[in-house]
Amino acid sequence: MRKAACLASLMVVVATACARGTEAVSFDSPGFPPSRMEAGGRLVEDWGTLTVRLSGDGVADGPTTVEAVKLDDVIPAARASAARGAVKLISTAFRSPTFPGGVDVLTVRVEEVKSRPAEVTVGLDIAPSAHIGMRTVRIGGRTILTLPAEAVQQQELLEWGYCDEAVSLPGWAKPQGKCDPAFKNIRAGMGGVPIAYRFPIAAGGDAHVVLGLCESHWGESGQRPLVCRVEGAAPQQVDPVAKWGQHKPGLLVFAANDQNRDGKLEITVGTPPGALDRNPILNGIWIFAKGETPDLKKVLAGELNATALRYVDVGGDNDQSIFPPGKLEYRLKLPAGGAEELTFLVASPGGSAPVPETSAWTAETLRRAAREVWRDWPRK
Ligand SMILES: [Ca+2]
Ligand SMILES: [Ca+2]
Repeated sequence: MRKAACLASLMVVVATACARGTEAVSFDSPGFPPSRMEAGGRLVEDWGTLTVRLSGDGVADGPTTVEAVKLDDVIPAARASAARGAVKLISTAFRSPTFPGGVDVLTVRVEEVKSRPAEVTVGLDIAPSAHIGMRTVRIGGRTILTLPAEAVQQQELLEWGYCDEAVSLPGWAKPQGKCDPAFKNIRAGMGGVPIAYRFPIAAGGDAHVVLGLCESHWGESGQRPLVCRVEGAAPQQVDPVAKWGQHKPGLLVFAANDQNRDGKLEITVGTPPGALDRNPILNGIWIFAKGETPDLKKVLAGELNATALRYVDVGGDNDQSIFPPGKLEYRLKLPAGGAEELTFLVASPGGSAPVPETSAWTAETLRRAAREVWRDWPRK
C-alpha cells in the first residue's frame, strides 16, 4: 500500500518534470501528497495559498517562469523566476521528509540586476485569518509558516503586545470570588513556549507591574509552577495552586525598570526546568506609574483598571499581538549586483511548520534530509 502511494507520488514528479513556464509544478517527498507551485509562482497548500509580493523603487511588472528543477542534483523542486525591473525574484520550493507530515521549504531570493543599490520590500500574502507571531504564522491551531530568524528585526511592530508563539484561550479559567473578568481569559504557551509581552516605557524608566494568575486545570500543587520575569525586577517563581488554590485568582507585583534603556519593558512567563506541566499560563497584566504602589485588593477586584497606565485582559478582548495583522513584510537592502535570501518553512498537506523554540530543524538540516531521501530513491 505504502509502495503504491510512493509510486503514485513519484509519477506526479515525473509528470511535472517537463513543465516549464506556463504550467504548475508539483513537488513532494516519496509517500507524501504533493504541493503545487502555480504558473504565476503562487504556492498552493491544503491550508491555502502563499504569494510573494515585491515593491520598492525600480520594481516593475515582468514575466514569471515556473519550472521543475533538481536541487543538489536529486531533490525535486519548483522554481519561479520573475523579472521585476531593478531586481529579479526567484522563489524555490521543495519538500523535506520530516516526521510525520513533511514540510515545504520556500526560499525567496532577490537579486539586484541594474548595477545600482536597491531597497525593496518582500511581502507574503496569506489568508487574513492567519495569526502572525514572532517566528510563526498559525491558522486555527495549526502552524502554517515558520518565519526566518534574521528577518525578525525587519518586521514592523505595534507599540505594545504579545510577541511569542503562545495561544489565546478565552474562558479557560473559572475564577472564584469577586474578581476582574481578565482572570477568565488566558494565554498559554503550548509545547512549553514562553509567554512574552512588550510595552513602551520612558527610556530607563520605572513602573509597577502586576501580573494576574488563576490556575483552573490542576487541582493539586506541584503541577504547573511558573517563572515570571519583568525587566529590572527579580524573577518570581510561583505555584498558583500552592499559593492561592485552584480557581483562585492571585497577583504578583514587580518593581519594573527599563534596564537596557531601550524604551521597552519586557515581561515573560515560563515554566522552570523539570515542571510536570511545561505550558505556562498568564491571565492579566496591570502597569502602574512609579510611585503609585497599587492596592492589590482593588487590582484583583478590577477597581484600578482605569487608573493603570495599562490594563491587559491577557487572552481577552483588549489583548493584541505586537505584529500588525495580515502584514508580513520584509525590507531588503541590496548593494549593486547583490542578492538577499529569506527562507520560510511552510506546512505541507497534512503537516505543520516547526515552531523554532521546540524544534531543531533548520533550512540546512531540512535540505540534507531531503537530499538523503532522494539519493536513496530509485532514479528514473
Ligand atoms: Ca528594555
Ligand atoms: Ca485574561
